[in-house]
Amino acid sequence: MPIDATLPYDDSNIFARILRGELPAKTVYDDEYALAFHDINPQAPLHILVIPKGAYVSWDDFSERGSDAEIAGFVRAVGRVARDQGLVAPGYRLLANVGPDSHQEVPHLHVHIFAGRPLGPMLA
Ligand code: D5M
Repeated sequence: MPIDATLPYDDSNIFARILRGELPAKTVYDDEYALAFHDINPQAPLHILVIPKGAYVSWDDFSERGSDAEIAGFVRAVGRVARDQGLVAPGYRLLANVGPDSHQEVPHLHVHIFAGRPLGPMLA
């Protein structure tokens, strides 16, 4: 169900529960600012989600309220995950859904990394 990204952060969401260790995840990266894990319903041969450690609903929320250190740390982590996975030469796609029109379903910011095959032209 798409979410309203303007609502306040709800810490019962599934990614908050993963961050608290209440739900399992196939983690590939973990540092002070970010956690990365495999998507449970992969849409490409490699489909990883990178989430900030802080409580942010969406890219909009994070870019407005996140500290410079959190934003820098998170952006660096996304790049680091892709490099660690050997994705720079073959290439990869980043995507962050924001709000109902994008079909954002989980109300904690997540950046999708899609890779592992030619992904074709960007969908509108
Ligand atoms: O994408 C939300 C994504 O989150 C979607 O690709 C499934 C994924 N998901 C949902 N629950 C889990 C768990 N428990 N582990 C890993 N991945 C999960 P959106 O951009 O919000 O549409």
